Amino acid sequence: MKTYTNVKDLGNLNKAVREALEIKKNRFGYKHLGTDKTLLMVFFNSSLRTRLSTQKAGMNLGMNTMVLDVNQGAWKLETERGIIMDGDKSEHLLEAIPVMGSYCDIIGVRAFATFENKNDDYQENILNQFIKYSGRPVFSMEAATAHPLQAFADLITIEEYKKTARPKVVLTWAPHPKALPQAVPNSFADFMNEADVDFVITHPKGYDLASQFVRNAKVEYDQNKALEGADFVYAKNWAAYTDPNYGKILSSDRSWTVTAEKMALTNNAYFMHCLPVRRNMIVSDDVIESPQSLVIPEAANREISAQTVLKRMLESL
Ligand code: AN0
Ligand code: CP
Repeated sequence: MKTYTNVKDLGNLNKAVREALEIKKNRFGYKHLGTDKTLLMVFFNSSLRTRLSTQKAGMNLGMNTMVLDVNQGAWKLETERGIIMDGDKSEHLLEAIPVMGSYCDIIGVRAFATFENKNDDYQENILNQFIKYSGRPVFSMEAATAHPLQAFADLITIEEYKKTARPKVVLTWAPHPKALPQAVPNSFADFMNEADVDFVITHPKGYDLASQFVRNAKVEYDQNKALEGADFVYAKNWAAYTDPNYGKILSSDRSWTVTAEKMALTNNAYFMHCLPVRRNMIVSDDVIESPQSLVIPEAANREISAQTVLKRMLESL
């Protein structure tokens, strides 16, 4: 595997999940693959889970791991070509990327949407420059439009907990005080559309996701209706995607918060969220603390999704 940016990079998805579950049972069994190999993780944005789980995954595989926080201690980076660099940015990505590539064997990149320019975000300008200029396999640790390590961990979690062959999975928008990217819901949809689930997306009008991610999912604007009979409820906030509101908050309607009343409409559903989560905005205390809440095992599976991707990248070096 040379790049990991979306569900297609995994090939056969059932096979990928089976491989992940094998790795979970034997996570130190592949140490030989990463001996004397170096993983570099480059963060343009904050992280708790991605940083720790991916580093742990690399260590499980015997790799050396290095982390660069671009905004803490590195030179400020220019990302656009052709700019006269007379401002506060001391270095260009076009030099920084091949230099970083020269010190490692595999690179992970986190670079969120900036919401400054929809085209730049949806063309994945930063991630694609790493793919083009680093000379190394590159994986997304949440880029502008996708968070495939999260969605892979989510699918692994659903496989572990599902009670029927084809569970009903509902992705629901929920309110949040800040404008958040579409990366997590995009990737969740990308994966659920390829998985054997009955997939429904619910959100207030105006929050439609990009059609290349929605694909054949059922979109239901009535949250209560969408939740009926759900086996898994996956909550997430995102800012508007469609023009002219790209990156804007259109609703702060707290009736969309996932509460015990909402969960009572479901088929005793499991609750999922990628974390970090704002309690009593996205989800009530009692729901996230209930026995049906999967947020901790879901986060734990981030180590497994990352290890599966890194293992495949090491095998292709
Ligand atoms: C980020 C987001 O919504 O994309 C990261 C989630 C994994 N969340 C926040 O910035 C709060
Ligand atoms: N879920 C997730 O990616 O969390 P972090 O932003 O803490 O890495």
